[in-house]
Amino acid sequence: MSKKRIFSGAQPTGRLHLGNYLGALKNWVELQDEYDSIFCIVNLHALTLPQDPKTLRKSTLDLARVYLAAGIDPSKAVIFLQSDVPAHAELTWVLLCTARMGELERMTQFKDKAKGNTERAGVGLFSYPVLMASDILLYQTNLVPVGHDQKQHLELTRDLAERFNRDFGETFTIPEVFIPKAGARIRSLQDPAKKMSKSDENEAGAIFLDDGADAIAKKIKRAVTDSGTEISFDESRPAIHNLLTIYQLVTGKSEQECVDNFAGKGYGQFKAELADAVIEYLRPFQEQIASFDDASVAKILQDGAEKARSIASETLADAYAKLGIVT
Ligand code: ATP
Ligand code: LTN
Repeated sequence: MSKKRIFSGAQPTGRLHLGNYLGALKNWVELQDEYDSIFCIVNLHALTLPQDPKTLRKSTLDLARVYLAAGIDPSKAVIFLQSDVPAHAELTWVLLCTARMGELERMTQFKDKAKGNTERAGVGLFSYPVLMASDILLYQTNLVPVGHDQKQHLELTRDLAERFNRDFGETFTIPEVFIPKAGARIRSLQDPAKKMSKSDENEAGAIFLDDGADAIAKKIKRAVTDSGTEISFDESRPAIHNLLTIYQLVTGKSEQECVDNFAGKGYGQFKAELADAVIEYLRPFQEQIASFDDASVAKILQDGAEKARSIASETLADAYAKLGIVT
């Protein structure tokens, strides 16, 4: 039996944070042995909001290094740039003709990113989930490991695939979403009502993967807490729940072990232990990241693009044939 396929991606927009790592990357690394894995750097998605060209170029290659330093193994998984495979943009046109205005208008991320002013929002930002659907469907993906914020986009992807298959015949595999039990929604250290985010103006809310030990310790020390003193997984105390979840994920301990570890201890000691654990957890990643030189990264992306193109072009050709597009 051939392995099932996973596909996922991240945008090369700014520095990655612990939320991206614990909600997505960590799971990609854990799943790559069991699944036929494809990981994309979605640089065309980045164009949905204004980008400085120089910065975008640099962030794109930096993100490839992040994938590698996190433990994605190019001998097991395909790593490639979205822009290297033209089929993504081509299938997007087809699926834009399948999607409905109403279903895109319902996307909460569009409403958030448009900041209430949909008249002025870019059409790219509006149609971005359709590009994401193309990414996934081109590879006949079975499973998509993502954080909680992408759940709605996955539902749309399934709807578009089902509609196309119904109207034109079996073409796309219907993908399932994979959302981790813990870590799917790491919250801002400054405001637990919000997710930890690259685009948060308040940098103190996020631990970036390249933050040094001092910065990590300082951010955790300043992290907001809830009233009360107990350190437990209590959903009604989201700040402590979030910090304890981070502790659990970076130490690999069970919930019970985490709770037992902090029984009778105060917030001060908890934060100090958490900071040490996060610093230790990120250390191997931070040591690795400098070790990938430009030439080897370029080669990995080139090999990845070749493999990706061969899979994607087959799906696109099938979709075109079903639609009566002469090629
Ligand atoms: P941001 O909001 O920080 O800009 P993003 O979701 O727009 O992040 P990506 O870098 O493309 O940007 O996201 C990569 C992955 O990280 C996605 O699977 C996303 O669901 C996940 N992710 C992002 N933020 C969090 C978070 N706070 N907790 C858990 N997972 C997250
Ligand atoms: N929309 C996602 C990034 C993304 C993605 C994908 C994730 C683009 N294409 C395909 C999984 C599968 C985001 O902004 N985090």
